[in-house]
Amino acid sequence: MSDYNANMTERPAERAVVAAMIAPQADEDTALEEIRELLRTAGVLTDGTIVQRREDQHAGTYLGSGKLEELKRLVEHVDPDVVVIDDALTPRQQRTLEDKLERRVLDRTAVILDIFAQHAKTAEGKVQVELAQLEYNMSRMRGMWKHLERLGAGGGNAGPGVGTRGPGESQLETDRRLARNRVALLNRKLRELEGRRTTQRASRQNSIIPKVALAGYTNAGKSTLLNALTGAEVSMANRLFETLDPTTRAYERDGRRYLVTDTVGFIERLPTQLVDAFKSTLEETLLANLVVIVADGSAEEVRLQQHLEAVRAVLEQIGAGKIPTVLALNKSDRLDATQKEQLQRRYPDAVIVAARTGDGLPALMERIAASFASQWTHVDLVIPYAEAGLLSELYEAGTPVERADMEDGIHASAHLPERLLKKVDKYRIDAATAAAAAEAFASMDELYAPEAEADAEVDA
Ligand SMILES: Nc1nc2c(ncn2[C@@H]2O[C@H](COP(=O)(O)OP(=O)(O)O)[C@@H](O)[C@H]2O)c(=O)[nH]1
Ligand SMILES: [Mg+2]
Repeated sequence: MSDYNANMTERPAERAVVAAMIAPQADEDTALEEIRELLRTAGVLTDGTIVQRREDQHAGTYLGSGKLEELKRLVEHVDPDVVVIDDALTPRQQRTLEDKLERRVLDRTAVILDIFAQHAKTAEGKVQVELAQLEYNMSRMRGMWKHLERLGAGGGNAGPGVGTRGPGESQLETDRRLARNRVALLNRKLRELEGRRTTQRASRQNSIIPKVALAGYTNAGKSTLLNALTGAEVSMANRLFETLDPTTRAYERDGRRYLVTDTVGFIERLPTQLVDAFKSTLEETLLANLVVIVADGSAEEVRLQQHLEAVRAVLEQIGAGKIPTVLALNKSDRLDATQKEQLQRRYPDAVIVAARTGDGLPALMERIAASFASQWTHVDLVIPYAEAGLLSELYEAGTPVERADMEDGIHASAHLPERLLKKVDKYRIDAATAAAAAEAFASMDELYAPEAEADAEVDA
């Protein structure tokens, strides 16, 4: 498990037994890969798995009765905190399974909702996730109260039993009314928040420190890549940001600092009622100046292509389609030289990397730097000594500033984002003037060089 995933969850890891229904011909490991990864992201360890090879589920218990017996024995043996079914369960199936297994039972939708809840950062993302959670829970609430009412009726009483009565309306009605009110409130909030997207976009354009978002399918290696890119910098640069957001870390290269954010992973077979929640959770990408699309380069050709198309389509849908992208094809350590060449030929613009071994990371950083270099503008400046504070702002932005102190002020050249461009506009000089000044400075440098060396010796 990567450091980053371990940090994400402060609670001790829960243990799960996973049951899945897979196609008769499917490979068991591949079929279970995604749910394992989803659980890991949610902070849950998979401690046992069981598969049933059939096409249709049992209406009442999801698994057939023989498989269910097998699962029960596995659960008794492993003693997990939860049993996870890698599919959407009806509320009735979930309750029946909980009764039979005497264990909390989660379905795939609940696991995904938990991950979205951890990842939602923007106000809109949080509201969308809560809406999806409410919708999910309301269907289960209905089932639960019906269940209790049935129990009440079975006891021979005319009305509902103890704990199911409310003043004037049944508990079910009360709960439903409260939930409906909350849904209405959240929908109102959502409409209000729509205006915010523009604000987010503005803040992206104004951002001083380059922000890179890693986007791609679950299991592509985003978290591993985040660690590999920023791992060495944990001590310094990250301390500043760790309080802000556990999924954002920093690295420095050539004197410039980059912030890297891990985003919520794309999911195969995403339950349709979670699509909106997923998209708004992903809106954190909107805050980035560059999106690195991460994909498993060792995946089957068709699957890789589908993943890339899906990622690009969703980025487009959430309004991130204009943000520059770099494609990183990960897990190259699983490929031989010929396969790597073929992959590069199929995706000429991609950087082929292995987050696990560090292979190709310098090239990826290079590409990231180059992308920002083309977004930013080179300027030559003369800053009056009285305004020297401005220089520290340039350093803060992490841009490499060349600096020479001269009579008319501080001569500096830098690559700047738009926002800083406006700030320094009045100090800009044209390239020819700058070159002449630099020449003058160089000859001055020569003049004073012996003395400078002597100073250095004294200092040492
Ligand atoms: N062979 C190999 N495995 C990797 C590489 N990068 C990540 N993985 C593995 O792929 C799995 C998913 O990685 P993770 O970073 O959690 O993916 P995420 O879901 O995109 O964040 C983990 O088991 C990683 O150890 C790589 O470069 N090579
Ligand atoms: Mg991850």
